[in-house]
Amino acid sequence: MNRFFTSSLVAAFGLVAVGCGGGGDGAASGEAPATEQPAATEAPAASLSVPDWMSVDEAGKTVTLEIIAGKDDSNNRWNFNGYSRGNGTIVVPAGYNVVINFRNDDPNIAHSIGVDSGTGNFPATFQNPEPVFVGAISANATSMQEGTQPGASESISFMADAAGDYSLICYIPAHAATGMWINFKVSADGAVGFASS
Ligand SMILES: [Cu+2]
Repeated sequence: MNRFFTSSLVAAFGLVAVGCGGGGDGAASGEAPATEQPAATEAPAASLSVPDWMSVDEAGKTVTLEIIAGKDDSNNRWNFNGYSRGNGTIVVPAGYNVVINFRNDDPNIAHSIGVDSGTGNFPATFQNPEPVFVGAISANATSMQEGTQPGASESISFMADAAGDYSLICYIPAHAATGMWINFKVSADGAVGFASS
């Protein structure tokens, strides 16, 4: 939501600036931010690659992701494959089945995973989180006691049937709010891969 909100603000400001400068001379400076913004949002797509924890079966229209919570000690181990705070973006094509083989390597605490409609600024707690796609959430995802425990694994699968910008987040209290989330984009144009930022 941050980026989208920001671009909306920039666009609105640009319009206002152009409007205020209606006398004629000042219009050029007001237009510059509005034209730069689309290039910034398209940048990750240009650098997509397929990491070793991602496999793409085009014939079977399936993307399989090996996602490890607490892969390294970044963000206090509250990370997915070492990424947190939206500094990574997974892209899968709309209409593909997605399999997430999830494992918790954090020795200290439970984690979970699910596809959430939010894109940053997550609340501290979730009551009954509704994943964007049916099946796109791990078991007991909000529970420290019953979520995916240290050393445990589980797999989820779902049909990514609607293009859009979503997030992969951990629903354990305070985890997403303190950065345990990455971007999850379902592309309408068949783009697939991963980009870090
Ligand atoms: Cu977590």
